[in-house]
Amino acid sequence: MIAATAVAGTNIALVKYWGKRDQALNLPATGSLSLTLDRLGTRTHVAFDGGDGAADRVTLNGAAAEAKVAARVSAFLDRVRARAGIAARATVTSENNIPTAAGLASSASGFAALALAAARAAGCNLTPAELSVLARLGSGSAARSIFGGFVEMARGERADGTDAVARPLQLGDGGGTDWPVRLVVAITAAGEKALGSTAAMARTAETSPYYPAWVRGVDGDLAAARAAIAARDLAALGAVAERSAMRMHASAMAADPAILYWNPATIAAMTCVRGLRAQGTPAYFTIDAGPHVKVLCEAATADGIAAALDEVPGVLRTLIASPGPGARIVEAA
Ligand code: 2P0
Repeated sequence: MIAATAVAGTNIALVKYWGKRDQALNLPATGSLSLTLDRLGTRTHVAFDGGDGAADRVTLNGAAAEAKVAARVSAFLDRVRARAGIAARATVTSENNIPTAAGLASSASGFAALALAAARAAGCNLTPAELSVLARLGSGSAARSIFGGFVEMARGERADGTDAVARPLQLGDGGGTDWPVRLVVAITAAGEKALGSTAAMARTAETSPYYPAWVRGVDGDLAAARAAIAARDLAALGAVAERSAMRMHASAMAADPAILYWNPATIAAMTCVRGLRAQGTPAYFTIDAGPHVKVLCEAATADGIAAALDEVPGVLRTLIASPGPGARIVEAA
């Protein structure tokens, strides 16, 4: 029996991924740029031990995975088996240490950890770039969690997706220790989001008149974000992050039927961040496919920003996340 355990941190996009050029291969319509987080992520053990005989056995957070999730994991493992030339079913045990309903994507860290653990357990020796391509087949945002710190995901041009791959931006796998930024997460609702991002981005692409404009704007945002990171310019990076999030949400709101992820506390938290900034605290928000608000800031101001957000009506709680390393093997047999 061959087995491996991998861990991966989740990531938050500062230039968003919203729409695909190929659904089956999860090829993004645009590039994206993100920050991988420390501690908040997934630990996954994969053993090609025969599973339960007929099928893979998939356990998530201590319970058997629901059928839809198990099918998605098995389809992913089929790609790894095909590549390794093995047929054995697997046992997959995965745990998220992302607080329940924290509004931090678990598919990003989940498929990054699964890609690395499964490839190692199957005996495939893949480069980080190949692992990123593999993780992307599980979930688009997972391609970015293979790497630590600031990461850029390429749209790619090829139909087979071999160039739709992420790469680390200068802070590399050290997790950004030489630029101590933080993300303060303001949690504004309990429970699962109403509409998953895969379906929401497909609906936006198909029905939103603003979707072509969204796509046209991303290359400019990527260039601005890259330059801001190279210059360690938080104000410039924050400005890009806010406009990318607002434009992504605007394109989704204009879909038919409309997609609205925000609640009153989302807007109140955004207003709080703008207020802090007006008073001289560098703080910039981003919002994913849910109602929570994530605030990019300097390490020294994170506690104060979290305290201010804790006072906002409807904010249930806050947490402070740091940049973290890329996916890594923690155990192999
Ligand atoms: C992002 N999101 O760039 C964007 C912004 C949510 C909002 O990537 O269909 O779970 O598995 O490729 O990666 C969430 O989408 O979608 C996401 P699939 P995924 O982080």
